[in-house]
Amino acid sequence: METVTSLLDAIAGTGRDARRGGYTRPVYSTAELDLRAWFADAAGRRGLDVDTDRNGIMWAWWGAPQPGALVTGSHLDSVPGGGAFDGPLGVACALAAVDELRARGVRPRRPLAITVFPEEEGSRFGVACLGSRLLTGGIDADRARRLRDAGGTTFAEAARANGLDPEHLGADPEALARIGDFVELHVEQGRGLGEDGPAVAVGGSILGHGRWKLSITGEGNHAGTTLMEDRRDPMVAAAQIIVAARQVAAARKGARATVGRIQPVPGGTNVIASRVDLWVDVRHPEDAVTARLVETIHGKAQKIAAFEGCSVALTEESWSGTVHFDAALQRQLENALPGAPVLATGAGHDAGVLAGHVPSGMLFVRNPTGFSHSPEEFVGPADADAGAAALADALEALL
Ligand code: HGY
Ligand code: MN
Ligand code: MN
Ligand code: MN
Repeated sequence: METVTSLLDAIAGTGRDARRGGYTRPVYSTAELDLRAWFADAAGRRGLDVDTDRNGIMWAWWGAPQPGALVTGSHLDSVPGGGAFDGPLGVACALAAVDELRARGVRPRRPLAITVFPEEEGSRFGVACLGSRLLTGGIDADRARRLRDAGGTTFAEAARANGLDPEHLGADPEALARIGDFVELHVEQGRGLGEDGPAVAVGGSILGHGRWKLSITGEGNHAGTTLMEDRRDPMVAAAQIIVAARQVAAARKGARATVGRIQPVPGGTNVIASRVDLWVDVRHPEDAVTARLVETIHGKAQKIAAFEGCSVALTEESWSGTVHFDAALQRQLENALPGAPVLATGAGHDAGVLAGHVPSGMLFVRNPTGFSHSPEEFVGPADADAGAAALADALEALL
């Protein structure tokens, strides 16, 4: 039987990012398409029937597709310079869990499917969990079609280039009805699972999280001929806004605010920018607090921009409230994994989007580095196999 590490070794060279380190596998890039092909091949070799639905979600079936199936899966796209496990670990463990269930002679009483959701990271088209939001009607299909990547390609164009009909993107109640229970296994993106003790935890909740775009408009001009007193420089406003966002979050227990992406326009070394776009990712366990944090950051941004002779516009790009997983399913997972701790996660997941529609749960596998969205992310071979065995235990209890 293949170990999880050997499954992952097969894709270890795909989408490596020499400049950033780690992996860069945006949705529908060659790298992510290669990983989709890897999944389809590995699932096919296990006799699973693989198809892709109208939202680009891949489904690999053990048993005929029908409502109320047991579904497990994750994603294969990554953030820029991401780790090797965020997403692929859940898919590889699902494949290994099917092997394990077969080795145990388990005869499922209902179909089991493994899913791969597109654009979970939202790193190409800007909306996290785009695939599961489309499936559940969590995003307006027209808005999804119009989303653009940095190169100006719309999601509709990318979907069409990959064999989908953009007009058919959107809520898919028939596909959603096929999910009776959903369990996602994921690398832990923190250090809740210490060095020793259980390698696998049960998910308890997902921290509410969203991303807002701030567009700061000033006056583009020449770096050499424009006196300092004559400038309306949005980059100077942006720098102060980033610090202000940090201060607002640091002042509130449990809050997180991150600006990981900033785009000056036109972006020349000897050019005073005319506009600067930046994205702030804000998270807090209480949704009302997150809303207030964003308001405060926006208010400070307006004051800073005005002081710098600029203006600022705020756009919400995506938002998911804090999710507490289905209590009955969580209990079943805990019973299947005696002694496994229950962990809250600060990271978003497709399971969090699905949790609003079908009983969903998560399992987390120890990452001794605690790093994620980073090349440092790591899962040891023994823990990876422990994850697959735990997933098999959970699925067996639910099948
Ligand atoms: O951003 C997140 O929390 C997730 O990894 N997409
Ligand atoms: Mn992930
Ligand atoms: Mn991630
Ligand atoms: Mn995620």
